[in-house]
Order: sequence, then C-alpha cells, then structure tokens
Amino acid sequence: DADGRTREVDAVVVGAGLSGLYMLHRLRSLGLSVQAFDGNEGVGGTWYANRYPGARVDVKSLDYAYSFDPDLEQEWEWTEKYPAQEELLRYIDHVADRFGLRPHIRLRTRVTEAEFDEGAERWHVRTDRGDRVTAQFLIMATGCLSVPRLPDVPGLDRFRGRWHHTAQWPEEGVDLAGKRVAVIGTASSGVQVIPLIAEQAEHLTVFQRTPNFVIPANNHPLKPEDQRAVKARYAEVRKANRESGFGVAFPEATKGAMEVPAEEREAYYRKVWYDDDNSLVSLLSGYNDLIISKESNDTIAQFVRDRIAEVVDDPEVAKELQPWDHPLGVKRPCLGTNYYETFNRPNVSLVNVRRTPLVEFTPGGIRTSEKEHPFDVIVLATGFDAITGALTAIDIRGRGGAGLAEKWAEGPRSYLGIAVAGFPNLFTITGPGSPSVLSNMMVSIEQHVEWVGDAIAAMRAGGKRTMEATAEAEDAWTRHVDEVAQMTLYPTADSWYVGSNVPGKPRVFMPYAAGVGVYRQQCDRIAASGYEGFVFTG
Ligand code: NA7
Repeated sequence: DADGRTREVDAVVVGAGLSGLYMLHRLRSLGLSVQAFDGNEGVGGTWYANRYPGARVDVKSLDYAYSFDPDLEQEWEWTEKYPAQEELLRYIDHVADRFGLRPHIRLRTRVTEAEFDEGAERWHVRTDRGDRVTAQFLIMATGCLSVPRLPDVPGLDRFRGRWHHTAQWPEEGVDLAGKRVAVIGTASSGVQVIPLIAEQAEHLTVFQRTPNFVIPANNHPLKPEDQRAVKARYAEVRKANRESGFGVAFPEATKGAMEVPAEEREAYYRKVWYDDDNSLVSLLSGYNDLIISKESNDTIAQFVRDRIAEVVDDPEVAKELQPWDHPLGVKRPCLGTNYYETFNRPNVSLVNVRRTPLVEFTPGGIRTSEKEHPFDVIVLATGFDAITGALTAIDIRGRGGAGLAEKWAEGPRSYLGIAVAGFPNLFTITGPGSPSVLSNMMVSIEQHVEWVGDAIAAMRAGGKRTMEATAEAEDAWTRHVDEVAQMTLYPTADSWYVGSNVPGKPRVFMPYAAGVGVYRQQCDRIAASGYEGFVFTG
C-alpha cells in the first residue's frame, strides 16, 4: 500500500480501459480478489485519453459494444453508427458503475515494476505512487495504442505557443478560434481532427509525411428501428462477428478482384464509397485477394486515388494527397468525414515533409528545410509506440530476473499473443502475436479476457499454482505469426504494425493476420486439449 505495507490479492490488472474493466469484472465473477491500476484520472483507456475534436470509433457501435452481458447490450442505446469519444466514455463509465468495478481500481497510478518471485510463485507489483501489491496473476490490459509518440524533431520545449498530442488532449479542450494551427500527422487521428480544426482555426497547416487512404465514414444517427432490428438478432450477429476475419461479419468473398470484369469491380467500389454502411470492411472484404495480391490491390488503390483527384480542386494538392507508397489496407486505412474536401478550404494548406522535412520547432512555430511557419498551436497526431510500447515501458521480470523488454529486443515473442515463456501467470490482453489490432478490438478483447478467465478458473479447479508457455510453443507461434504475415502484403509497408514509426524498434510484423475466427478456433482447441503448449506447477 502507499503507506508502506504490502497488500496481497489474487490478481493485478494493469489498465482500466475496455480490456482491463472486463478482465476485472470476469475475475471478480470467478471469486478472485483483484486490484486494477490505471495511470489516467478516469477509466476508459483510449476513450479517456483521446479527447481531440472528431475522435470517434471506426467500428459500428453495435458491433463495438461489449457482448458479455445480454442486458447491457440490449439496454444501452447508441445514438450514432460511429459514436464520438464522449459517448464511448459515457458507456464505459456506465459499465464501471453497473458492475461495481470502481472500488477495485486505483486511478492516477502507473505500474512501474513487476517481478516474479519464484519461491512464492507470486508477482510483486510496484507503482509510481508507492503501492506494493503481490498477486498470483498479473494481467496486462495496457492497450495497443496507449504510449503516445512525439516526433523526433528537436525544439518542442522552446515553442512558446501551446502544443498537444491528440492522445493527451486536455479535458477542458483547446481554444482554436482565430489561431494559426499546425497538425503533424495524417493517419487515423490526423484525419479525424483536421476537418474540425479547419472549421475553427484562422489558418490550418497540415504537415504530411505519408498520404493515407481515407474512406468515407458515411456516419449517421442510428434509427431506433435499425437499432432494434440488430438487437432482436444480436446473438446471431455476435456469433458471426466472432467467426469472421476482422471481427465484423461479412459474407466471404469467393472471387479475386481480377476475376471479375473491370466495370463490375468499379461498380462495387463506387457503391461502397458513396453508399455503404460498412465501407471499410466492405472495401477490404469485397474480393478475397486484396491483402494478398498487389495487382488486385492496385485496382482499389487507384479507385481511391481517382476519388481524391475528383474531390480536391487544386490538382497539385490532390497529387500530394494521393497514396502511392503502400497498398490499401496494409497499414490501418482511415475513415474520414470531409477529409479531402477540407483541403479545398482557403484557410487550409498542406506541407509535404518528405519534400521539405521538419527541421525544428522554434519559439514561434515550425521550421522546415524551406522556411519557418509561425503557429499559435501545434497539434501532434504523430501516433504511438504501438502494441509492445506499454508493456516494455514497465520493468517486468520473470524467472531468473529476466526482463521482458530485453527478451523482446529483437522483436516480441509470445504464445497466442497471450502468454510469454519465462513469465508464469502473466497474461497479455491483445498482446503482440494476437490478431487484435487487425480486428474489431472488442471482439478480440472479449475473446482474450474470456480465454484467460477460463484458464485461471481451470487452474483453480485443478489446484494449479502457475501456468507458463513453453519455449517450444512460443517459438512455434512466433514463427507461425511471421509465416502468415509473409503470405500477405502487410509486411511491405512501413507502419506501426511493424514498429517502423519508432526509431530503433525492430522491424517485425506484430499482429496475427489469419483473422479472429481462425485464431479463436486455435485458442479453443488449445484450451480443450488441457492447454497444450503450457506447463503448470501445483
Ligand atoms: P499513426 O497511425 O501512427 O499515425 C501517425 C501519423 O503521424 C502518420 O501520418 C505519421 O506519418 C505521422 N508522423 C509521425 N511522426 C512524424 C514525424 N516525425 N514527422 C511527420 N509526420 C510524422 O497514429 P494515429 O494516432 O493516427 O492512429 C493510430 C491508430 O489509432 C489507428 O491506426 C487506428 O487503429 C486508431 P508516417 O505515416 O509515419 O509517415
């Protein structure tokens, strides 16, 4: 405890976002005593931190919502197809209250160290506020996109205006009216924030390094009758989502893009672009080879480039916004509202930082290789140390005092993205080697949490004290994750999926690309076999 005593619980859960809250609830339902920690001032994880204007989920609310409680999923009413951050946070706060989770969560408290005591077979956990807790189980629900990255450009501390990373947006908001504003970064967060800043700022300058494919979100309020219709067959919808590739049900495509006439393809892409309720999934799932064949992918990439040329008035600007360097979908495609249209506004300009690189932040703004741009506010939509960043930021030591960060120096190694050899009773929710970030996160989160909960219940029923992945199982899984990735176009692009946005991070494609349905079958088979690939003590 903060008063110097060590508290004992059955499990420590690190993080109180969507995964941590559900893990906490699940373990409490099994009768475990649990202490959760979160560094933020409130629960909600991603949806607590990302308060920038325009922040919203890009998976449909009815698919993104928790499915574990039939009453919750029936009673909660969503207002929009893709709700904004405020609504998501309201939902998460409701869940924390509804299931009585708050007394077990210590906020404003970061776990800094966790060490496995081999004699006692318990984890010793410490926080930045002086807590000391021991626990049989340590569950990392630390999120895949929770450690913000600042650009590796000097001088930010000298800038005299205000600057904010999108994922550390102040609760009270930022006054942008009449201001000269810069946004650095044009991926999901940048694409969401740029159109709204453009409406408020006197002038907005967008600094773009890599153009992205931005698909129209076609967001809209949910009609009550449509919401009712989904809820009437919710169990079926959820089952289909769980068995799908991306965690959102879609009829399996039987043809490759080149197997149909060009006009048929074009008609499909047009329909998806202008009039589809699930544009991103429909686009990526419409043909069965878009993530495998460059030739097929080129058809959809060119379709999007043509739309950009159509929407953007200035042909030079349109050209700058067209992505050429990577296939569509191999880094996270963005859903946007008025994104390309925003570059037609007279108060918006675009700077290509590949042509004129960022040199430094100055007291008055940003200097590129070409000139100094004056700003009042700088918005950094520059991303995260993804997937592994929050895990390696904590000093986690397993058997023999071995550190997780050192073990992963050449790239993450795990069994199922859930367990790590040498780290007994440590579980990672949506860890590297799981399909989570390529999917509807909620489907992955629920599957991981339930699998871990079931494993812990089985251990307790069988009188086992520890559970640990074998080195052989971990090797085989890590190889398998890589082999599947190599069958796709995914590793061809620089992205946070391969860690290339963080200097010095080993280039490894971290997610499991076979899809959530296939992954679930493997996890279920392993559990049914008595946890093949794991060893137990006790
Ligand atoms: P991302 O996807 O990591 O995007 C970060 C953006 O910032 C991207 O456009 C980067 O360009 C750009 N960036 C990063 N560093 C720099 C520097 N130094 N100079 C110029 N531009 C830079 O983060 P997001 O927050 O947008 O989205 C994260 C995920 O959240 C998203 O995938 C969804 O799953 C939800 P780059 O492409 O690296 O050239």
